[in-house]
Amino acid sequence: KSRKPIVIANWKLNGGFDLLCSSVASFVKKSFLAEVYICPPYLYIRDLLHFLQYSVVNIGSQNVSKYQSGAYTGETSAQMLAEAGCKLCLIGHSERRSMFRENNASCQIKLKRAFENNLMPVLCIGENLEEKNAGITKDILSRQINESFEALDIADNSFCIAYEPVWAIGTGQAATPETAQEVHAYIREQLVSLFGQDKAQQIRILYGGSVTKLNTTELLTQPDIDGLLVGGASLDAEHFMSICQQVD
Ligand code: G2H
Repeated sequence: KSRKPIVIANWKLNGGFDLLCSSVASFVKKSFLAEVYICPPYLYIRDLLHFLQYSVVNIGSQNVSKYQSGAYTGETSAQMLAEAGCKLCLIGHSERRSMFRENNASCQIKLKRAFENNLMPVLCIGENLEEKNAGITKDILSRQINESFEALDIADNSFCIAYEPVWAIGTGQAATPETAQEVHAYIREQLVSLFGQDKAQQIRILYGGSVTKLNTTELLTQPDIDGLLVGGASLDAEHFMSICQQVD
């Protein structure tokens, strides 16, 4: 594949100094063929950056505010994250959509904030079980993509899409590599119609949802699966390491 593989750990609201220390111990002085990112809770971003400064691991955030500054208690801006040293931010994770009322419109603003601050956004999309059973997966995905990017000038900005079927998240029921590939190919078609063939071929599409070291290789050998977004399995540093090492 011409696209560089990318593996992202999403710690969600988990982890603490123990995980931080074991991650540092595992990742320092290791190299990978994939780009590797860890997205810890905000509070650990600076610590991880400090301890992993001599490693190839980059740090990302799990979210970003749609606001730039002002009276928005509890928010963290894209500028602050970039200044702290984050290189990437997740946007529109299904847990943000279902529990914190995020939607395609708020994702669009967040994408804009990320671009303005040179943070590489990873837009998370995916259908839930009801939508899957109703056979409307493609409609949902195409709306998520089109409504998030409409009116955005993506010009020279780089970004990724993460396909995370909601029914696969944290359930141990990952999509099969074939199903994921079929959906990824559809996502790329959507990107072609929005941005043209050349740009669409450069955009990395990650799979997320119950990724473990046991399904990593099979998923990554699919032609349109360019990376993985790993939740539960990233909470064990050795497990996450073994996922990163399977990329070749
Ligand atoms: C999907 C994924 C990481 P898990 O949310 O974003 O979590 O690997 O635990 O399904």
